Amino acid sequence: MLALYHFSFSTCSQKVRLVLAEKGLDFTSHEVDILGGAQHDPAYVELNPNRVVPTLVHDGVVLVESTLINEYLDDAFPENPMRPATPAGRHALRLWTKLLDEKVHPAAPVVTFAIGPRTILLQQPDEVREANIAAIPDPKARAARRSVLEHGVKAPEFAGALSQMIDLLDRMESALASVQWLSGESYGLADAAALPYVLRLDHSGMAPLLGAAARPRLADWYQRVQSRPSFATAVTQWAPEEAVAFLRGMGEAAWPDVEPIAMAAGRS
Ligand SMILES: N[C@@H](CCC(=O)N[C@@H](CS)C(=O)NCC(=O)O)C(=O)O
Repeated sequence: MLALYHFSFSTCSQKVRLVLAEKGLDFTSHEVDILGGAQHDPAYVELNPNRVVPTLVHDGVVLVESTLINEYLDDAFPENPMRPATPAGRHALRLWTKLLDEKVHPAAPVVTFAIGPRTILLQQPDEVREANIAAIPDPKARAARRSVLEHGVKAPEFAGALSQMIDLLDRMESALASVQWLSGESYGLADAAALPYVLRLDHSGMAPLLGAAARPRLADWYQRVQSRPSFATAVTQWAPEEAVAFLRGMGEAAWPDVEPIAMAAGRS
């Protein structure tokens, strides 16, 4: 009934898997190796012309765009609603998903690729790596990918991208002063949407940005979202320990270069 085309570490895939898990929905898994370029396979591009994961197929209906997929899931499987009931609550939810989709999501691969996957991709044959970069549809994302692969955290795009992700942490810290969950009274779509980006910073060896000393309310929220069964089902199960350890190790090694950039962003 539900088939998910996704990638283990992809933020947008995690986001949809979290909602599937919270709703107790099983799915047939089709992994798309986006580091190997499988998102550009013609058969996949037919499903998702944007050449990105995730794609969800529900009873033959093809759904793309993770935020819209999650809203669809909440409409199609209304038990355990994950959106606030009030117009103001729904507006607040959309503010989060708009911020995450428009500002934070484009920043995340710049930060990530500068640290971890860079090392893996630099080992690929030049023509394979170049063909996969050339196929990224958005020219800005394409240029940034080239730049971070060449320069790592010293790429000119890195500081702006990290600053965008730190801005998310600050907004969360501030919002969590008056609500327990980003979605309001209970865990919902805003929490599932934000979690993968916080997790990405954690996996990238930037734990000091997430600690109770820096942002106590965020640290508490991060503990609470990780203790939910959906985290084990949607995240841990798909993230091999060695791969997480590799990424974290690369991030910790880069931290002496990253910390001053975070400080200069004025918010660490
Ligand atoms: N707006 C899309 C973005 C999806 C997206 O960017 N997915 C990334 C992984 S998180 C991807 O597939 N990237 C492929 C690539 O980098 O070539 C959504 O929310 O579904």
